[in-house]
Amino acid sequence: MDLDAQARAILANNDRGGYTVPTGGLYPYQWNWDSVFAAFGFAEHDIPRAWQELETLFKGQWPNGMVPHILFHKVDPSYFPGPDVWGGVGPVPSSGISQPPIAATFVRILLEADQKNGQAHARALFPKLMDWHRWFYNWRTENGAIVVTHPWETGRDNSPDWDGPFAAITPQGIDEYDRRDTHHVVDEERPRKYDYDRYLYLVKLGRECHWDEAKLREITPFRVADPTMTFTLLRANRDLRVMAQAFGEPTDEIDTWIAAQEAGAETLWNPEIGSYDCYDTRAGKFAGCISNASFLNWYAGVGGDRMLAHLQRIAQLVPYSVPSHDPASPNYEPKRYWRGPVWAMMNMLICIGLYEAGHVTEATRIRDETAQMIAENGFAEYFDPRDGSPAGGRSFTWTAAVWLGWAS
Ligand code: 2M8
Repeated sequence: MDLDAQARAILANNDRGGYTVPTGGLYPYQWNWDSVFAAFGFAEHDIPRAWQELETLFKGQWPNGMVPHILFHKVDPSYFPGPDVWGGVGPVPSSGISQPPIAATFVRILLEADQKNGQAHARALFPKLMDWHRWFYNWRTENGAIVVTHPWETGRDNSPDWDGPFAAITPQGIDEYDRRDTHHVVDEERPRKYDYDRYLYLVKLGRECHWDEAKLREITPFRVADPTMTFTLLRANRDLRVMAQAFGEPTDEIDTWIAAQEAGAETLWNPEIGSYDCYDTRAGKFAGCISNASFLNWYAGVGGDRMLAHLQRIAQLVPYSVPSHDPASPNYEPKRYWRGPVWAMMNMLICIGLYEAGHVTEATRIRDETAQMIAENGFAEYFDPRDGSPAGGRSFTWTAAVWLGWAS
């Protein structure tokens, strides 16, 4: 089977009827940004199925506008923590946090690709996207930047970005638990128990205040301003604005959000390391980390060429870019999940920005490296930047989707 056919087969096999799981076993539910990438992959050969993916995701939207990071459509014991641990309060059993808001950007891409029915689908999704983005603006904005209340919200679970805030947390009152991820993937490629204890402690805090954002803001020790969320939301708002204009909707509210987030992006610039960085609002300090999210500035349309030198420096250190953490850092671990490996879908987002900013040489190089990693090693969850070898889950939805829509 050729690679395109393999990629389509992965999407078909991970399809659970209206939504797609990231990969069977390891992640048996609907994840928010994974689903958006899945929709992008389906759009290559089945546009109605692409829209359906997004529409199923928005069925889980909470009354306050938040779109959860996991929807537990059918309980599956192969994953922990499940719906009982989260205690989400939306219309579909769910987690209590969100994920990078890339949906509006991909709704716009689908709209432009679907001359026939795109308008109807995008118009129906538009007010839901507005409600979600408003939730971020109301509850998760600090000086314009977007803050997270859990590392899982950024999608970059065990990044060294969280080492500082985690060191200040002593998890208390969490029951014994049985991780399932390490039944599917070797320990060395997953977060440590130290991290899981803190993940579960933060879930407990949220559950105990019934995911009331006002209460959570008062009590949580973890409130970190993050480039993934700030840059993806800023980009999403620009795309939402284009759709608002096309639909004859007012743009003033979106303009307010864009202006706030442009200012917020600036607050994530850490002059000490000359990079966009996470900022721990509780401790009042930067993480001091250059991650793959630091390079999403072009995707957000900010920062000029500020990040180019780091991108080129890192390309000299590893044959496959963009590693999720700077290989020059002592915290770099090339196989451990978000502490070093390369992620194909992050590369796509980075490259969308690079192309738009006119950095065609860099964008083409990163796309070629991504295509080579996939062609030689299959549709893995992530890849080792030293040799492109596969890591984490296999037959992975977003890697297949990125192949179909962008890398091939
Ligand atoms: C990973 O995160 C989940 C928790 O949300 C996990 O490890 O259990 C991350 O890579 C995240 O970005 C991704 O959306 C999810 C499913 O692929 O897996």
